[in-house]
Amino acid sequence: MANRIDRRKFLQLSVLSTPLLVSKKSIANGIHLPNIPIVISTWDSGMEVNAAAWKILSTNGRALDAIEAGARQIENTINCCVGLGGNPDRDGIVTLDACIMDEQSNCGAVAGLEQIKHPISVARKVMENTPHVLLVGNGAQQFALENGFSKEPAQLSETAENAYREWLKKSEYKPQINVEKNKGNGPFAPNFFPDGSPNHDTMGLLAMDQKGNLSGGVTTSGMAFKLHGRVGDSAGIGAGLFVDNEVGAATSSGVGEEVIRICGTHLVVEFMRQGLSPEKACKKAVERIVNRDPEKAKTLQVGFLAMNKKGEYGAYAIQKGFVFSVKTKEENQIHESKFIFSA
Ligand code: SD4
Repeated sequence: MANRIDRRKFLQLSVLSTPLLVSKKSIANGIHLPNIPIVISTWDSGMEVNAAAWKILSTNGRALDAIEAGARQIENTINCCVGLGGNPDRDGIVTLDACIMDEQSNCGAVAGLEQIKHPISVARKVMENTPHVLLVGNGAQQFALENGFSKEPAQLSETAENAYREWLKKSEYKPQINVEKNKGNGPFAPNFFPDGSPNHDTMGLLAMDQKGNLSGGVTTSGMAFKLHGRVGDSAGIGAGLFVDNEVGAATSSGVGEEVIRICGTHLVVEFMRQGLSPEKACKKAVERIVNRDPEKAKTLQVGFLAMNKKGEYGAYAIQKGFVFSVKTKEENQIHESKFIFSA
């Protein structure tokens, strides 16, 4: 709890409305690149995730290893939105989605994975040890068990347990935007604990290593109380994660169906390819969702987070409340994303 309160204070002290660019130069492959190595991740819980990734990046490690280490950090914690402590589906079962992508466009993903603690590592094994990209459900679990992972029961966090019990009273699937849970917002992966301290949502993280190589990963229990078998954007390459080592990388959090519909992170990277800054690229992707159905967009949240090859980063969300964490040699802080609507 103290940790959460400290983070909230930290958030208040350090939130910046616009990402900062750091001018100090690093050298990668003989080219001067500002701001690397760097890791950025969704939500305030990204601070701990970044710290785990930084141990690898700061010792000249590979971005892909940093991504896996960062995602495993949060999968190790009991919380309501990622890993075996995550929000269950409609039937009370925790099913996990994850994906990972490296600088050579190698990628791997798992969806609807049950009782395996580290979906990000299973996704990496899919990428490295199979000719496939995505394994789902029982097949993903079977693959995990054959590759040295062991089965463990889901262990709902107290928040997830309480939210599920509450939800069962009406059993209506109505995703809510991620604003304060104690202001009457319902079961959708709340961004705040009932005491008001910030929690996080799906973890998406992007890193660039000292060599200037990019990688990314996403891990989540997905939308709370989804239909059993539903898969969101977080397992989808081009939806919840996309990396193009020539251009940049992007990840997303929020209502996965809206992200999938526009191939959200692929779109963000393509906008960066056209020369837009990461923040502007995220904004244009958000606008694509909003313009499709502005009334509906008022009721849901999607946030995009992106980084380009210069180590510049930015985010944009439909709603107020999306935050992201940044770690470089010179900064270690939480930023508030810009947004279209403030609910
Ligand atoms: C999903 N995008 O399953 C995930 C959920 C999420 O913030 O990010 N919540 O659709």
